[in-house]
Amino acid sequence: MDQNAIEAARAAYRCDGAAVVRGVLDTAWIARMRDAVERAIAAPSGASVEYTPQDKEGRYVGDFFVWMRDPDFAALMLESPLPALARVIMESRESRLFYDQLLVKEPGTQEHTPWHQDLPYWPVRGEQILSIWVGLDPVTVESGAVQYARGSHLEGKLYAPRAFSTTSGFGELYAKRGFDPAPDEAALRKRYDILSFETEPGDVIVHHPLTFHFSAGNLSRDTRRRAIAIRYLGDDARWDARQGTFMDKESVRTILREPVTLRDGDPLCEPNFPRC
Ligand SMILES: O=C(O)CCC(=O)C(=O)O
Repeated sequence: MDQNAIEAARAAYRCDGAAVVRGVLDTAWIARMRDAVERAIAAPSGASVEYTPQDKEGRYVGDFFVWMRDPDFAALMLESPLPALARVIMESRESRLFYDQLLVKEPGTQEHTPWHQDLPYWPVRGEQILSIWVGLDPVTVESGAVQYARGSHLEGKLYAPRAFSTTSGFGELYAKRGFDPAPDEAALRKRYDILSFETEPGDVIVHHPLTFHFSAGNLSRDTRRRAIAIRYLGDDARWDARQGTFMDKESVRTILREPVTLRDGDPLCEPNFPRC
């Protein structure tokens, strides 16, 4: 990886809340992960979600903690250039894998990923928390590139999460939180510049857990949009035992390696969240 490019991405991440880093993964990683994604889609976990209704065109499918079931996912998260990149961007001495999320939008998919921040969904707090979004296909705005409200992380406030679909059962869970409702799309577009990055396989996007982001459907006719979002934790990340995070969902807890025994304020030192 080009150190100047990483340095530039770190600076852009600090002020914009999202940045692209080009050419991080080589073609061998991409080929390996494309195969792994097919396996993951063919054998979904109990926590996987079909966001596209059955009678509609396309398919938006998601899954979580795939690394626990698939050694190639685990290798990408723990042994590829990604954890070192995460440490530099987070400015952290160590890094821990929080979880991975599969986000595949097939051609013709209409479903959006709604505007949201990530942190309100998660039972963690801290400054050194990072997502790396890895696209395995060429990604354009037409095929569902993620869009980011530039600098929105700087407000430092957690807003109520939005469910990605009405049928996932997450909506009722998040309503318990009592956070202010998130600004709507028009308000975000008025207040912030919108950033998006067209990427080639091998490029990755880093984003802050408080940056508002969204993606439209995949309106291309023939280009898939297979993506894996990987969440890393740095030195200051701590377990947050507040109610209404995705960890309250039984379908998520049952796919973990072992029951979570962490208490509020603990570092996430347990096998569910391995050190990289
Ligand atoms: O891939 C997408 O459409 C959304 C990605 C996302 O929300 C995330 O990585 O946090």
